[in-house]
Amino acid sequence: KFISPSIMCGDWANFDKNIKSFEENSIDYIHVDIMDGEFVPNFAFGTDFVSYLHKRTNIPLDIHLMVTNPNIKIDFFKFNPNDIVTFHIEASHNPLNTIKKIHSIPAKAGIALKPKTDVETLIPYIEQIELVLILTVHPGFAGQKLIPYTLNKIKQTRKLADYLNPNLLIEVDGNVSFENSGKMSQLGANVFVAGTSSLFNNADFNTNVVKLRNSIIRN
Ligand code: S6P
Ligand code: MG
Repeated sequence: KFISPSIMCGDWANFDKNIKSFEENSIDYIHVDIMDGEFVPNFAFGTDFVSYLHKRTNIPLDIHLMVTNPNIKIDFFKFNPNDIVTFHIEASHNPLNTIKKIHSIPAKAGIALKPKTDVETLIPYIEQIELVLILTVHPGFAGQKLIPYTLNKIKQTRKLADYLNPNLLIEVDGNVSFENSGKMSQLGANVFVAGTSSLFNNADFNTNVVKLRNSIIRN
């Protein structure tokens, strides 16, 4: 089970401080939200920020592309082989091409699903990818409340993966609180995006990591 803190929820005045605490706590991935003001009604991070993170740390990046035309926009970035590059299935005109493109970088490929997108849409692609990202809130903003019907999608994805791609990572993003993460873990999630409702809740970061790990592992 892996933790992927959402850097958007970190300290914008001192990202180096965040990175240092990720390294001290052996954090698995850094979740980087990329928003283009088109696919979602907000902007976040860009190409230079991704390169900045690569310069500062060897922790693999877990890139969440909330952009239209990912096939084209992927070319703007530099990714490392251990990064996971996840695009929204709703945004790609040809998901198989987008997957191939990510693999040719090379990087690991993921597909993200908005809350209302059915898990069945994954079936043609699930054997070709390394990760599925289930949005448990509407993409665009931190600090929202969990949408309860998305929990069932974790279970559905786990069932499909057991059958078609047992090594698939199943990631959850949105209000992954200490409490919700336990349920999500039980349902089959194994990568947890940690934002304002857990690691970045203003309490001590190191203590929060222990709390989140306990909740994920016990379940
Ligand atoms: C939302 C984005 C997420 C947020 C994360 C914040 O569009 O994709 O990655 O950064 O959900 O976490 P929280 O705990 O504030 O919901
Ligand atoms: Mg995200």
